[in-house]
Amino acid sequence: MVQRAAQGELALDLTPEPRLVTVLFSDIVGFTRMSNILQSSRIAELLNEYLAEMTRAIFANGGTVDKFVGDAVMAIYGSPEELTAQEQVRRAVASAQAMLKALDKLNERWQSLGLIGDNGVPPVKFRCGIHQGNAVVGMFGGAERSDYTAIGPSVNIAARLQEAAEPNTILVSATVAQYLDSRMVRNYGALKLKGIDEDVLGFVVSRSPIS
Ligand code: ECS
Ligand code: CA
Repeated sequence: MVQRAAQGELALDLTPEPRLVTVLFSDIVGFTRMSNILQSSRIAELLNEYLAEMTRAIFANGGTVDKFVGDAVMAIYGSPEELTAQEQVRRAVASAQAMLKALDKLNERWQSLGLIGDNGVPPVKFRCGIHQGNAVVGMFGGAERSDYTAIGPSVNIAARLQEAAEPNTILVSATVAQYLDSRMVRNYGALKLKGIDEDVLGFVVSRSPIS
């Protein structure tokens, strides 16, 4: 995107505006406990490696890394570059699947380095929530400091879906599931999510792409 912007092929208006976006929210299960067991230098190394790999998986699928919230990663699809609703979902789900695969690789590496395993630290597991809805996206802040982000209940729903997911699974809303092949989704029922008035229907997405 930077290259295309530099060549004048791409102009992005980052003024906050309402948009249909897909939000992916992932978080490590039990990270706080893990950070209490490991040395602080080790936890920093592990977290940075983790965040770098998650970022790679998101960028490879054309997502925007909105922010890191400690060990959580928030990515958005459909902004700043517009994408169809279907394409947003395709990319978000492909990202989540790539993230799970990358985490398997990382766990193998950490095991061989002795960071996890016999020392009582279990393999790192993550949970992921994906939701599609309207949000206000753009630059927020002032001259001294500003961030590009998405604001609105849709963001909260993605984060709360993540909390409701079983470890190492991808949980999506019905809005997202409608764009997916029925062979790769399983109904997870109605969920009461913190801060969301109405129940949200959850769907578990299979962890590897179907061929
Ligand atoms: C983190 C979160 C992370 C920061 C967000 C917030 C809504 C606006 C803000 C994305 C987390 C969770 C749940 C939540 C819910 C609200 C999220 C917040 O930018 O398990 O680890
Ligand atoms: Ca966390």
